[in-house]
Amino acid sequence: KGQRPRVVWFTGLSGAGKSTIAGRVEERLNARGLHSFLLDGDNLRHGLNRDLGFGEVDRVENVRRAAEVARLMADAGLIVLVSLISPFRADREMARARFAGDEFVEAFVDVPLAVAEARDPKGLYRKARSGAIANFTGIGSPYEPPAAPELHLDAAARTVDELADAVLAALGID
Ligand code: GGZ
Repeated sequence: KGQRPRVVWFTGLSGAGKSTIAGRVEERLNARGLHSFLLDGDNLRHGLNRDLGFGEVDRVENVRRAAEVARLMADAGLIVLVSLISPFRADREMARARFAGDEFVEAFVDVPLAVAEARDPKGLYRKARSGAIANFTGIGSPYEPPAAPELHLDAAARTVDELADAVLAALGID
């Protein structure tokens, strides 16, 4: 059942918890013997996407490449977990269009900007506020929340385990 190619596309602000939740989902899938791969924006930007910055054109290209890689990995039979801010609705729809209707799960990792900013695990919000990082999502660059995601994850109120459970349930895995 869960072995069918699927992509879970985690979108949300920096510091919302996308990669943490995706990592927990990956552990749960591994424990069940299901093969998955986590495509993380921050990691991709060290390799495949290291030529890209954070202006609008580069973010669009970043999301496009990730969607194409996710498509290839899904074709190879993996459950693909994508963790990218992917701030623009149109780009997430472009990613969705690469998959059959029931193959693509958009998971909105939702926290108020103030919560992400208070967490500030890498000190990036502080740098953005001081002007050291231009175009930081939520500060100098927009984030367009999904209108109708398959999964709306309340990452301010729920634990990582609860949210990972919700993702597995959406995949039909228990
Ligand atoms: C947003 C930035 C920026 C700017 C560096 N804006 O939370 P992180 O640190 O570890 O992950 C974020 C990552 C965002 O890369 P994505 O590829 O997911 O972004 S997008 O989908 O919008 O293309 C953040 C760090 O890079 N980072 N500068 N200006 N995030």
